[in-house]
Amino acid sequence: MKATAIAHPNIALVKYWGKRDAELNLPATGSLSWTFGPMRTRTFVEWTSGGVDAGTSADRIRFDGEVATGRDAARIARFLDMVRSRRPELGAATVVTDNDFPTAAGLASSAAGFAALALAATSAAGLNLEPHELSVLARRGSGSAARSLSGGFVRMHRGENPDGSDAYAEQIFGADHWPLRMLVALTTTGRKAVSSTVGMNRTVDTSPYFDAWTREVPLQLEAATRAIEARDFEAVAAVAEHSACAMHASALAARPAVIYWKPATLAVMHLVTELRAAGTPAFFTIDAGPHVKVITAPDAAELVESALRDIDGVVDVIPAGPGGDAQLVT
Ligand code: 2P0
Repeated sequence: MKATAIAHPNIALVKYWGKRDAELNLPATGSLSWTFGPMRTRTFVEWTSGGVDAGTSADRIRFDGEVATGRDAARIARFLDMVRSRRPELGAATVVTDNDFPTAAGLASSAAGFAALALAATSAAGLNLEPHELSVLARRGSGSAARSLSGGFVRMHRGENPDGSDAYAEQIFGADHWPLRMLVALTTTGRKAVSSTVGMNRTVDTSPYFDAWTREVPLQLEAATRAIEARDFEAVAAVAEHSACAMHASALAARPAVIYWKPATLAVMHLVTELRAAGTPAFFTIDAGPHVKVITAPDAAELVESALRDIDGVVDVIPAGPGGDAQLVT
C-alpha cells in the first residue's frame, strides 16, 4: 500500500496554452517537450484501506517539508480522489513530496509533481496502469504532467474524444537522441502573480489571438518533430522561439493583459538572439513566468552561462541536461 516515485520537470518547445475542457483538463492543442534533469520531484504515497467519506480531507500531505494547505493541498486531494474512484476500498493517503529545486523557480514543478504523484499513488494502490492510461490520469492533475512521465522528447496529443481518453503524451525520441543542455536564467525570486492555469483560461476567454494560436500549433508540432529527428538546431530554435513568443502574444492580448515578462526577461531574449547571430547555438523559451530557459549545445554551455550571468537582473542561472522517465524507487 505504499510506493515512492521520482519524476523530472519538462520544458515545452511547442507550448500548451489553453484548455478545450477545464473540468477534464483537456488541452486545446497538442504540445511537444523535452524532459530535463538532474532536478526532480520525489513523492511517497501510502494508502490506508476502508474507504473515505466523499469530501472529507483526511489525507495527510507534506510538501517540501511542511504540511500542505490551501490550493496546493486541495489540488493533491482532488487527484487522490480520482485514484480512489478506481478502487473505492482505498482510504486516506499520506503523501510526502519534495522538489530538489526551488518550487518558484519556473521549472514546471506541477509537471514533475503530478507525474511522480500519479506513478506513486497508482502503484501504491496496486493499479498497474498502462503508460497511456497513466498519462491520461497525470493530465488530470496538471496538463504538463502527462509529459513528465517520459524522458527525452515527448509529444502530447490533443485528442478528439470528449472523455479525454486519447489526450495523452508519449516519447518520440529518447533522452540520448540529442544531448542538449539548458540554462535557466532566473529573473526574479518568489512566486509569480498569475498561475499558468489562470493565465491560460483568461487567454481562452478574452484574447482575440487565441484562435490564431490554436490554428497554428499543428504546423509547429510537425516542424518541431522533423527538426528534432534531424537534430537540426537552427530549425528547432526557429519553431521553439516562435511558439514561446506566439503564446505570450496571445496572453498579452487578454483582458486584462497577462504579462509575465520582466525587464531582464527581454534582456535575455536579446542576448540569445545576438549570440545565435554570432554563431553560438542557443535559443530561448519562456513559460508562464518571467524566467528564460536557454537551450544550447554541450560545448557552448559554459560561454552561454557566463554571458547570462553578466546580465543585470539575472539573479541566478541553473544548468540542466537531459532527463529520463519517471520511475519507482525504493
Ligand atoms: C507548457 N505551460 O506547455 C506550458 C507553457 C506553461 C507555459 O504547461 O492548468 O501547469 O495544470 O494543466 O500544466 C503550465 O501549465 O497547467 C504549462 P494546468 P500546467 O509547458
